[in-house]
Amino acid sequence: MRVCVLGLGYIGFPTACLAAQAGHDVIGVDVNESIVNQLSNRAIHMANEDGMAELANAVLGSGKLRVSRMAERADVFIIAVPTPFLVGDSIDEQGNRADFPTHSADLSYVESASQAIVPFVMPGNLVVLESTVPPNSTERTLKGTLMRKGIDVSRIHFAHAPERVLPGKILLELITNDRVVGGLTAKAGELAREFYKTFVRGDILVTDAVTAELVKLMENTFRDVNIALANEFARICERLGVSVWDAIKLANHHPRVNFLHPGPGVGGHCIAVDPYFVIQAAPDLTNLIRTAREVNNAMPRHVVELFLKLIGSCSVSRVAILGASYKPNVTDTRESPSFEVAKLLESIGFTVVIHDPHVPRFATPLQSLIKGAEALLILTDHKEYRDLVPVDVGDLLSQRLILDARGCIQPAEWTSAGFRVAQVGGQVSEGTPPKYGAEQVAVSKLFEPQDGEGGA
Ligand code: SAJ
Repeated sequence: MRVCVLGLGYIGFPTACLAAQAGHDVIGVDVNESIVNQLSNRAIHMANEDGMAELANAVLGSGKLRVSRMAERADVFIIAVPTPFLVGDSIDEQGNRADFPTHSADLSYVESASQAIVPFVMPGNLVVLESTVPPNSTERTLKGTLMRKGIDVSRIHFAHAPERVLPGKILLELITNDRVVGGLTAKAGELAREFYKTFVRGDILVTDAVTAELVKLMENTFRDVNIALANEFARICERLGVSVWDAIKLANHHPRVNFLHPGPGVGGHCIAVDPYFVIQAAPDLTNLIRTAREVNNAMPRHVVELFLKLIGSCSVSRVAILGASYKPNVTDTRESPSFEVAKLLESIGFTVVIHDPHVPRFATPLQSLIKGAEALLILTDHKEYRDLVPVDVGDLLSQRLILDARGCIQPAEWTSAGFRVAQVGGQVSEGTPPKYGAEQVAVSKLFEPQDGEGGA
């Protein structure tokens, strides 16, 4: 088949490569000229994903995958473009600004990708939306855009096939995970199954489009709510003087309990976003989901409060954050709670430096970066940080203060090396918090995700 993939990001590009490897003639389309140029010159983005560079080079080399800024005629169109969210003020019935801002899905990329295929789409084609979207978007946004452009949609087959792969294991999971596909009609669902069967080894589970849309949102909401539960218990444990890390380990011995882990907040472009699409679909029915978002969003501030407790009356000006990516072993920094913590610390008046071995602009040698710093905050559980040796680190710092937001370190080892330790969900060696003025300083632009740190 001829396949046209719109959006060469962290899902579209590997999907295009796998379809090409399966023998289809694939055209990969992206509006971003630099991605198209890079790929034309075989500069493969996402090379940190296992097997990606080899596969991409093979299919680009064989001509089975070509890249372009323009769509072309095809049998199957796949739309895999971003769906960010827009934040606005929400106004209650009395006209007051409510506490929780509205977060609505920005479907403009889905709309423009749908418009881009208007000149090429033909009766009998299958058009699949892979982007994560609020319920009914396949019908209203994808099919709706084509209809509004005058296309006879009655003979075009529309489906939603949400991606559910884990950054860091994208290729493997695209092949081996079970895949949910939902057709706007039964025929569209069957055609989608036939197509995905050509490169997916997991089961292809066919349903209708709205169910498929909701399943994807439910999965990420499930995770968000469970992380919020772990974060809430972390704070309860801090009050009770119990280690949440020990408690979770013990609770998880129960055959039907599986707690997730607390941390400095939820990052990435999936779990911190998708629950808002559910809230948007049913604002009056989503108290639990909303509260979970609030609990997780409050964690960076909580980390800073714990840090202030930890340093007590010590004079601290330079602090080092260890970890910029939103989770271990990825270069992706989108929605990373590390930046939120960095900004809060800067706004209080600390000088903040960041280290991350996986994010090139923060990958300076750890030793030189932390030399002379007064305190460390571990915010991403990279293996490199689990392996830190307390005495070696202590010799570099000018004061022995460490906060661990990920349960990465054994507090006893660090206290016996002379450290004062705070752990999210654990004990804090308390001092008297210093008085900081409310003065706000301009926060550094450095603490924003930059190009190339978006997974793709
Ligand atoms: N996190 C915790 N505690 C935990 C687990 C995660 O604080 O116990 C934090 C992580 O540190 C990170 C965030 O949550 O900041 C999200 O990380 P993640 O590994 O849970 O998920 P993502 O965003 O990398 O990928 C998720 C996956 N969804 C599920 O596991 C249900 C993936 O399968 C989806 O394809 C992906 O979202 C997506 O694209 O939607």
